[in-house]
Amino acid sequence: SLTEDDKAAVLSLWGKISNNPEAIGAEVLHRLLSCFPQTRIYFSHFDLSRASAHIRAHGAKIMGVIGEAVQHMDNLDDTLSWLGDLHAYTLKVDPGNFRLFTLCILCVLAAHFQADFTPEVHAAWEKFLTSIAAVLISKYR
Ligand code: ZNH
Repeated sequence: SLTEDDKAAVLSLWGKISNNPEAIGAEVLHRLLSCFPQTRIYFSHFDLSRASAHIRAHGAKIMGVIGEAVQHMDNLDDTLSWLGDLHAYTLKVDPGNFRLFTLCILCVLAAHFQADFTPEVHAAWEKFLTSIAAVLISKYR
């Protein structure tokens, strides 16, 4: 689980992400759909071109939830329970996709925040995003 140092590292980079979460979110989603085309099946009703209105709106929603998770790092289970239900029961997203999503966020953060994305920050975000994915996946059982 996240140490106090991890939480501080997550929070410090979130301070920068939160200046423009929509742009980051759109890029993450665009990378997911480009690098892992199998994820496109869930978004057949979207305009999948880069920075389309759909991609930007959905990227913003996802980053909004990640921002909430940053505020509730000690209680991700309760904070994200509703989202786990949505993905498992309604959207039926294959759980392997959450790992791909984590890889894409890490990549976008590294590209945007080179100097701030130290190995410590990288490790903390890896743990944080994996914890989020664990809650989303827990509903599949
Ligand atoms: Zn998801 C939706 C988040 C992953 C797919 N998502 C969603 C939303 C949110 C989210 C917030 C919205 C909700 C409402 O409605 O409100 N996701 C999320 C997160 C993550 C995710 C945080 C991670 C971590 N997803 C994911 C993946 C996939 C998905 C991986 C696949 C591939 N989602 C999805 C879909 C949807 C969602 C399909 C719906 C969309 C529309 O709009 O239609």
